[in-house]
Amino acid sequence: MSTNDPAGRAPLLVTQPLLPDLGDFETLVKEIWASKYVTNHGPLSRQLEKSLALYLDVPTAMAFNNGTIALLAALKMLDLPPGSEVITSPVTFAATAHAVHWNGLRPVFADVMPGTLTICPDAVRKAVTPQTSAILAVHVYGSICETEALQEIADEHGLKVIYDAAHAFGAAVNGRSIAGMGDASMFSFHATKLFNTIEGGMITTPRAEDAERIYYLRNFGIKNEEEVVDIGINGKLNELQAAVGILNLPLVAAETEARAALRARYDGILEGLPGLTLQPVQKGVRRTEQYYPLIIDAARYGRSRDEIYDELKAAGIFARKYFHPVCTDFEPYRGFPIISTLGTPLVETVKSQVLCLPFHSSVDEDHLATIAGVFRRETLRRIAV
Ligand code: T4K
Repeated sequence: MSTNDPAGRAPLLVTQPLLPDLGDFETLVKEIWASKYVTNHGPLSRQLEKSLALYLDVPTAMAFNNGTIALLAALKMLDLPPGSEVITSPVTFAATAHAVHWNGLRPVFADVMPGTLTICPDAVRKAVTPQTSAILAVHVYGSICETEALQEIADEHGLKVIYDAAHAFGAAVNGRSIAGMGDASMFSFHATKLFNTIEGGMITTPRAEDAERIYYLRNFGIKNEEEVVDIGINGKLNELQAAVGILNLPLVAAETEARAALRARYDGILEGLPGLTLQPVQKGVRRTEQYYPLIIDAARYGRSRDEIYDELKAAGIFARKYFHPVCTDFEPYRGFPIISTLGTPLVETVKSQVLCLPFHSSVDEDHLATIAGVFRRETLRRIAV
């Protein structure tokens, strides 16, 4: 690993995987080896699913081999009319829009709200056409969508609601788990996520009876040795992934606590600096400590997001410009408009302003001092002059 900060320390990355004790993992791996049952709905993956359903307080929690395949299958489950429109956010990982396209549906991008950067219900309302079949909203950065407003629009127009909850593991609104909202939610258990199985994902739904259909969609549609009843895919989580999940789940609470403490430290460093907008606190929401996004308005702050990114990088701190470029900047979606209630969609401004700071339990006081130095230096000099 290259060392490029003055203290000769390893670079600080935006995230790092939560990993279980190697000895504990070895114990489970030995069990898997002894059983010779390594995939296809093995005992550990079924145990993990049960634990996750309890943890997320949802009747149906079906584990997948990654979040993207889970999202493909969730959209497939909804049986949306071929070629119909799915309204989604451009401020997300490319997988969100890709999953719509892979299902033979058309993504329609709607603008986001200030602060949370979740999809704006007013923009969604404006984007609805007779061809619209669903809303695919993203709980981005761990902030939660306006779930009630979105459901209202969906009910008015007979639309399905599906959540990309890749960033929202364990979140709740007024005590109600987000995993049971809408028609389905997709979670990612990628190594970069708060709870991870290295690669992995999940579909949750509020309906117990969905479990059977999701099972078929996850397993080629196979019902038994002689019957294939649905057009399924291979979405199975293997036993090694499940073992990581079983051991990681009890570690989530401590990691969340460490990140909440880190959030408070970051807030303390950044609050009050002109032109910086921190991730808002949402009333009644228990968010996920997934990312620490910051919006940097260069005109007011004096330096741009890109300048800060470069300065942090020079000091060995690797922040990320999630999600820049946004989906509509990517080749497959270039020319797709962003439906907005504003003259210029907020997305077009904000995409060059967002920066996610390193957010995990290995960020220490020295890192914080370096980060504080980068953020406060110019500003304090300007204030002093
Ligand atoms: N929807 C949303 C909203 C998503 O954010 C994602 C995934 C999905 C859907 C799809 O779910 P999955 O199919 O992935 O389950 C990363 C992740 O690969 C991706 O899962 C994630 N979103 C996205 C936001 O971030 P990159 O291209 O940024 O990954 P990479 O390799 O640059 O890693 C990010 C940082 O994490 C680096 O600084 C290094 C560190 N890292 C990464 C890995 C893989 C580690 O320390 N260890 C590791 O093993 O996409």
